[in-house]
Amino acid sequence: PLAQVGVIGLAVMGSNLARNFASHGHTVAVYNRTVAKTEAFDTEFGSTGTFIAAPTLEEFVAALERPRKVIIMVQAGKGTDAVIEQLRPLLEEGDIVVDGGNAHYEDTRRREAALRGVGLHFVGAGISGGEEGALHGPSIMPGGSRESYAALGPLLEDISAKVDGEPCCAYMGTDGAGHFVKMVHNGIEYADMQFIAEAYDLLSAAGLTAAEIAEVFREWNAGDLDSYLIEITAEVLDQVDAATGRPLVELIQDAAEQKGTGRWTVQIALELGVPVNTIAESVFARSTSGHAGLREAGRGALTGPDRTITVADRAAFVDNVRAALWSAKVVAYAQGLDQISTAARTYDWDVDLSEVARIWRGGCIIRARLLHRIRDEFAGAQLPTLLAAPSVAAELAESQDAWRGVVGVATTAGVPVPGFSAALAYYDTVRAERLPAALVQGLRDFFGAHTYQRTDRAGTFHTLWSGDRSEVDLIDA
Ligand code: NBP
Repeated sequence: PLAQVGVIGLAVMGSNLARNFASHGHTVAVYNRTVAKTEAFDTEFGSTGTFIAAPTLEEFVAALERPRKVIIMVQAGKGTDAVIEQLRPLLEEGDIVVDGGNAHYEDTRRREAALRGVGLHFVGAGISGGEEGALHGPSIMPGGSRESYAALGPLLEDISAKVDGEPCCAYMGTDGAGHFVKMVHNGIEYADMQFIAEAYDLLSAAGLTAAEIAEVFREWNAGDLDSYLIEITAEVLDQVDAATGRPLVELIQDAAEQKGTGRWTVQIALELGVPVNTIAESVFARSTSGHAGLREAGRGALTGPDRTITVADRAAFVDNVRAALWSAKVVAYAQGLDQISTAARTYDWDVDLSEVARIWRGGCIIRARLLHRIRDEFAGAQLPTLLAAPSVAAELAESQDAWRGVVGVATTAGVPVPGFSAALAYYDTVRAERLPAALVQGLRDFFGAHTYQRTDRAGTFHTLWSGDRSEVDLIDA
């Protein structure tokens, strides 16, 4: 019998996806460039499902039923291009090539256009959830032609995570839409983690031990903040180093690394002109943490408060930090979704934000209770921003005193909270009646004759700053 689906690339992600398909009763063809890995896969997992272990790409392609569905899970970039090049002459019109790796959406757009030109469907599918997700049910964000989703969608939905019986997989839009949504997912993940780290830092500064903070996170996980990242924060904080008996977190080097999807999110946000300051601050916080020389110089040269937060009522402080964390998180999700809808307008993708929130509820790293609410808020409503959803605005109104208080206390104590304060600055900026951007425009007109618009009448104006300082309307002139 032929295979319903094939997986190319048998490193951890590809192996686990192939096993996931097999455990759902599908026959899976597998292929890896290094044949020894295919053989090792067959030896280890061959008996756990129906696999066709193909030593060559030709045999792999011949093992697939038509239209062929090929999922590429190799190293993003050159690896993906190399596999596509080798596959292309072996496939036939209507076959579907899926890239499940962490591709840049511009690469996906390029590959989709090239394969469409030769009658093949190319699907860029964002897959989140790491190794465990790939094996037991990831969140899957496929982009490509609608026609290909009709054939491929049921297979992907089958192996995806399920929440309330619904698959965490949905059609995201044409060409790069799926990989774009996955990229923003990762950007939001950066912000989520930065906020969690700031909450930990503040509670530490207030005198709580790692074990006590773990307990706080466990309590938070029973409420509004319920999410995978909050849940695993408690576990990481609880981990005790066997050799020293100290909390492991206190022994881990404080330099955060990154693989690049957060940086992409910010780079593209700059190009699209979408303010995602919480995500940007999270990327910068990681890079600042890794600047050993800068930090050494700063420690040597700069003075300030000693990071001690004295709290009279510990429970009240803990609850204020919770409110700050929740509020900042809502802002980060609002910014990420804003970036997706801006990209959708730019690239003509038909992205449904309610569906995005729905498929992020399970399987992926940012799965959270909040996403149920975001799904509901966007269902059937054209919101210009998540923050404008009545229930969200009302809750932010309630939590903001605590949020402002926490940012104030942190600032006074010298505890950096770039994420919490960026979120608050965004909140206050977008709700402002009037912004000092007016003065910026005046300055730009002064030194560069860049012109300005007026609030009281139409036109494009310039003041003759170096002349008699009269104003001219350039449209009239
Ligand atoms: P890796 O990213 O480590 O890639 C290893 C695989 O790529 C091996 O199968 C290797 O074959 C193959 N490969 C390479 Br490298 N160059 C190739 C080429 N020129 N032609 C054919 N095959 C080539 O694997 P991974 O960690 O399983 O990740 C796969 C994809 O999934 C990546 O895009 C990754 O970003 C993405 N992803 C990973 C995670 C995660 O948690 N790891 C999560 C979500 C997404 P070989 O055996 O012959 O060297």
